[in-house]
Amino acid sequence: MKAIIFGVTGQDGSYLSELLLEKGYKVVGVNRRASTNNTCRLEHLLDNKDFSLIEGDVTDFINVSSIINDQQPDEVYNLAAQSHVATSFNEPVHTWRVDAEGPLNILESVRRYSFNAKFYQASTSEMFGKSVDQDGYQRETTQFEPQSPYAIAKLAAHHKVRIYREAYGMYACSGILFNHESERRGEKFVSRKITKWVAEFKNWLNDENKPFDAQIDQDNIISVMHPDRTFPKLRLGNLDAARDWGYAPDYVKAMWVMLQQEQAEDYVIATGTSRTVRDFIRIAFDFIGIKEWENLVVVDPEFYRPAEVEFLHGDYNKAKAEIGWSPETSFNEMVKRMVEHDINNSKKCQQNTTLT
Ligand code: NAP
Ligand code: F7E
Repeated sequence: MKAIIFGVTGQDGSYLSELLLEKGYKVVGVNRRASTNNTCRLEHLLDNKDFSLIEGDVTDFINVSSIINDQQPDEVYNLAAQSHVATSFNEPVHTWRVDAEGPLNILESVRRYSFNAKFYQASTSEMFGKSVDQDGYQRETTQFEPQSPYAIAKLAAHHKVRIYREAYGMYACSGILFNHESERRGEKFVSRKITKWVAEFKNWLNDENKPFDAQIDQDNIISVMHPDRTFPKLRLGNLDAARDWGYAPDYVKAMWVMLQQEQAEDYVIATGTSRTVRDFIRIAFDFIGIKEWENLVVVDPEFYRPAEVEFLHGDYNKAKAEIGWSPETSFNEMVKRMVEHDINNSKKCQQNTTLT
């Protein structure tokens, strides 16, 4: 079997590559040309004879269609996206091109040049936006009410997948995935921003060897032993937003399973538990033995969004019943792995080290 992964250099692309290689696939990853190395999540796969990278960009139809035509894949996974919701407010046109036109370029290429290939689209819980069913869950039948340029572009792609399935009979489906995080999560997402900060703070405290002797200023934590040494506080936006957070390696399994069915269908992939950003912070600090974290965090309006999705809570019962998928890793275990990883690897594979 041969699979093409668009968005292979991202968090999910790296885990999905590992999963497919384990299953004996030949994996062709499409990555964008970059002026610096953007394959740090894939370093361990680059010598695998069944793994190859080709340069490409989903916004270029000629490029995408040549790739599909040349490779004649069995399965195509589109994970490529401008995936940062806050960025989509500043870059709405770019986000539209990548997140809405990109999937269309791939779908149309598959239809023309590799009709029997199965297609997976990375849809998102952001498409639900403000909409919640009366029982407090979002599921496949919940109305969509997108709240960002990102969510609107993803919703357009979601409907295109349905149209290609219904109009042309293609095997095309969307996974409506709720937030999923990991040690490889991009550093601008709130989970990783928190775990990186907590880890770096822990390492700083260890260097100081005087954990709770710090003086806490408005913006900085100051070492009492060495007053010239300061550590900036963790600056975040909306701490009350609630998300249904799962673990990325569990979620890529769902992508694969969705393409192994008789018939293509869309599925919600979630944990069924919703927690606030505040909960995430508390648990991350707990792992380094700090209970009183409030003074270490600054709520900074710079990180508020023009429109917010306040509450996400997924019902994954359809996936459980029909394709046998359930989450495996608990929230606490996931946060623990992320914090531990960041404590031990703070200098490795940094994609974007500024805490923005
Ligand atoms: P990610 O880490 O941001 O990865 C996105 C990938 O898309 C990267 O490989 C990126 O390449 C690539 N990409 C961006 N623009 C491209 C273009 N024009 N042409 C080709 N590739 C391009 O995202 P992720 O967390 O792995 O998520 C994977 C997919 O699932 C995304 O579509 C995301 O929107 C969706 N999703 C994610 C979550 C979540 O919680 N993680 C939830 C629901 C849906 P570079 O490395 O060069 O930037
Ligand atoms: O924000 C709040 C923020 O950027 C989560 C993407 O993978 O999941 C992700 O989108 C919440 C929001 O993820 C900061 O306002 C507070 O309410 O980690 P995030 P997201 O927007 O939920 C969905 C399912 C996707 O599809 C997306 O691709 O945290 N928040 N303070 C903050 N968020 C960030 N980034 N930075 C803060 O300082």
